[in-house]
Amino acid sequence: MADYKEWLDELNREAYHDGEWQWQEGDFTVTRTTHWSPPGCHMGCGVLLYTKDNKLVKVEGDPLNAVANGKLCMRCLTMPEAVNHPDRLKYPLRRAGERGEDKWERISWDEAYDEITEKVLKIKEEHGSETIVVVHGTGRNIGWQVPYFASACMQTPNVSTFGFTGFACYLPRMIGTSAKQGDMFIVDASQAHWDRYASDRWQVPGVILVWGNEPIKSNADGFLGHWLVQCVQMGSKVISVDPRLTWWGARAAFWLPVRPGTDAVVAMAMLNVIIGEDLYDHEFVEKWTYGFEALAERVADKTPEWAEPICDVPADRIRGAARLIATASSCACQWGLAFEQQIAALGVTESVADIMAITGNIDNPGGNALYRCAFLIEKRYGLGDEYISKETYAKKLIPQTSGINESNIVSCADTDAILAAIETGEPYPIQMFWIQSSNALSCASMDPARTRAALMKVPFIVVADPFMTPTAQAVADIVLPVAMSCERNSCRTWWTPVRTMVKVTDFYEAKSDEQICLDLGKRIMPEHWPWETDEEWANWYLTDQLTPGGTEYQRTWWDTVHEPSSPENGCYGTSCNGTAYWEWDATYDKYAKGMLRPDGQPGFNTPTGRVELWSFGFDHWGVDPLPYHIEPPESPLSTPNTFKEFPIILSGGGRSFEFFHSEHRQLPTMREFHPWPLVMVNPADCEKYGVKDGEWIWVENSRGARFKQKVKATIEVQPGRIHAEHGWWFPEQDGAEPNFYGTYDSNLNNMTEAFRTGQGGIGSAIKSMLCKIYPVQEGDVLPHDVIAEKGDFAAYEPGKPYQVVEEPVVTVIN
Ligand SMILES: Nc1nc2c(c(=O)[nH]1)N[C@H]1C(S)=C(S)[C@@H](COP(=O)(O)OP(=O)(O)OC[C@H]3O[C@@H](n4cnc5c(=O)[nH]c(N)nc54)[C@H](O)[C@@H]3O)O[C@H]1N2
Ligand SMILES: Nc1nc2c(c(=O)[nH]1)N[C@H]1C(S)=C(S)[C@@H](COP(=O)(O)OP(=O)(O)OC[C@H]3O[C@@H](n4cnc5c(=O)[nH]c(N)nc54)[C@H](O)[C@@H]3O)O[C@H]1N2
Ligand SMILES: [Mo]
Repeated sequence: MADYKEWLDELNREAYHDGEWQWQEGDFTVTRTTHWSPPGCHMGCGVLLYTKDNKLVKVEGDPLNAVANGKLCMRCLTMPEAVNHPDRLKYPLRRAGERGEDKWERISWDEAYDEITEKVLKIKEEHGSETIVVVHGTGRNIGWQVPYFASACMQTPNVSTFGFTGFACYLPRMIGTSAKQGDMFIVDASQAHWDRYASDRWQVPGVILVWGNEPIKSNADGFLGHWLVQCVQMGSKVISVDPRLTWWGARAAFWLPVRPGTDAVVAMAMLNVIIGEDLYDHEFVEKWTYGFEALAERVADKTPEWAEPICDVPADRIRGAARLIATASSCACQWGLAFEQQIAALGVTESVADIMAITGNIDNPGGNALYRCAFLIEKRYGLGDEYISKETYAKKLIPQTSGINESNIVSCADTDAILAAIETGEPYPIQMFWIQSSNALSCASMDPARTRAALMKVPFIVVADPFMTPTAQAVADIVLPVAMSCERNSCRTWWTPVRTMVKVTDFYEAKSDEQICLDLGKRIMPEHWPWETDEEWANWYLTDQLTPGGTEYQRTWWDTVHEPSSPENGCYGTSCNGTAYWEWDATYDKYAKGMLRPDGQPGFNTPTGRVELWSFGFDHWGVDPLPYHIEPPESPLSTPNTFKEFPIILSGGGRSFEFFHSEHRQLPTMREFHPWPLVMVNPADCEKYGVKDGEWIWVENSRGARFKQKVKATIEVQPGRIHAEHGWWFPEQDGAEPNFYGTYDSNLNNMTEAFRTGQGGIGSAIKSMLCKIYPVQEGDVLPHDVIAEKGDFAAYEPGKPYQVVEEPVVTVIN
């Protein structure tokens, strides 16, 4: 750690142009800024953009950047391929033939805006603004812009990641921890200290518990995976809870290859060990938690021996891992998407959060820090809800079964409620979709055929994307060309401090998301859009929305881009232009210091002021207030007969270096490294089922749905389990109906389902299904042909889930 301090002191800042935001290197102009999207990711690494003649030529990591310290992944390094790609959308397009015919005419921005404005005003007048659905994807650089646009321009509460059943990404972990602990915890890899690993207040995590997450490949939710690699280099031990043997599992003190979708069982058994062997933090439990007795009672019979036959993890490994967590100097929990892509989403979230709490690993050095967003950011920041009338807001489409939406903690509408509204016309028919950063047919939709059929009933659809996608091709009436990251003036926040992006090039007529929202906002609802430029809008977001009333360190967009940061304006360490970086939430034990509650009293921001092991929030939502497990809808235990014919457990969606969801499939370098979708199969299963490495196989379920991918024979997966990739389409193939760039043919989401969620309408069995596998034969009927002919693989009633093939015999275990 001392080395890092020395490194900082000795850094040749001049050689790296410290304090300069732009300079000349030979023929190139070099700009120091941040990348976010498009093409997308969750991070926001510091980049040096090399440009010449209005063209991006090269991207390098910025060694002075405090977030990534100059590291970049292959997607940033090959950015010029994306930015200068000949297939990028260059002009606004209007559909010239029928939907799906791949016939388009070039139109001007004015024509596009006029048509959209006219339609929006008419729909608002005749049907109400709630009949407009605004769709965005994951946390790319659209996270504040699109929701604000939905409220302040479209005036609809129906904003959604359409197709993505059960809010099955991040949200369950967020609301689960907010309910139980008042705040969300994030691994403390010293990212909040200006002197990073050199900080003498920080400790290297004793153990890093990597659970259902692949940090090096995904860098998910604003957390750079490499921060953990650095911790491991400094001595952190690793526990990996993952059905696959990942980089982490291969270096782990304990690898727990859990049966997909049974994590809550592992967690309950760990709680049993930690409480039963008296390894918990008595002081923390007594002073700062509520409901310990009830928790102890719930897990009293959940021994590792009880767990083993359910989760397929040897009892002694569960016991060993639990002891290590409880006795380590600290335990940092790096959890991931597998938490919510199972039906027991909230059950597993609460049990793992409880493990961290009773072992005293909340807001401790090298444990799990409670971070809020940068500045004084409000929870509903910049969403513009105030522009939607109460009557309209009350029409937000939410699941009928869930108390969670009534509490309004979830700002999004529910995707299944939207699908039902389209399919049934109840409670009202949907008139328009505005899709900005989503490619539902290839990725976010849990039933692409059904999604497409539904969208065909929606009279008017606009898609704004840098590329023509299967979704745009299939259903859009107007497609707007979106500018890439180096072509936009913007800013980002997450739970990390503000970083800014500055425009250095442009591409034909593509416009930034900010500019598109602003232009249309000014036409449709000018009173809510007082800004003239994207810079002004970003400035308003930074100064008015994030720091109402201002703070000591408030900086404008202009300042953050152009002025060197320094200790005087609150930025230290390796910080530099583009990154407003300083100590934020770097204090530990904030709960003991009265820093978490609005009333300034010590305690957590929960009704009891304590970490609620028995959760009032969960109880209020109609969710079990104590740890529980739900078996996947189809599994060896819940549907034993189906298991006989479909004897393989199918998980999937694990991230790869080359692709961000359905993006990057056009890029030659990515396709050179990763030409085809890969399904991991254990070599013993290759033998057993007569399939070969490198061969295309079908993966099929009890509903008759199937998709094909190429076999990667590997011991990364256990016998009896396979792992397939998500997000695939083939831009090189025919885009017209019925092929739609082959997106149905290799789509894992032919198997996933709408309308089937866990408690509270949360969680979906995306990573835990049953299937069989067999080789693809010449002449086999392709999924896109089945869908073109029959509509879908199986019949369904409008607004209803598919009928189950076998009633589950095991459901909730608590
Ligand atoms: N390169 C790249 N990065 C991305 C993305 C991308 O598409 N590409 N997507 C972004 C998004 S939106 C998200 S949400 C994050 C997600 O990123 P992560 O949270 O890392 O999630 P995944 O990569 O889906 O899966 C993580 C691990 O869960 C394991 N797993 C599967 N099923 C189970 C299970 O039932 N239990 C347990 N314990 N583990 C299981 C998988 O084997 C995998 O190793 O990544 C973000 N970052
Ligand atoms: N089977 C399975 N399915 C999954 C997952 C899984 O693990 N398994 N993961 C799920 C998860 S966690 C998520 S979050 C969803 C993600 O789903 P989405 O976030 O909807 O991802 P994409 O389908 O890639 O759609 C993104 C589109 O936005 C465009 N785009 C990129 N950046 C920008 C930008 O800044 N502005 C605009 N206007 N457009 C942009 C891209 O070109 C692309 O066409 O997918 C889910 N789907
Ligand atoms: Mo996600």
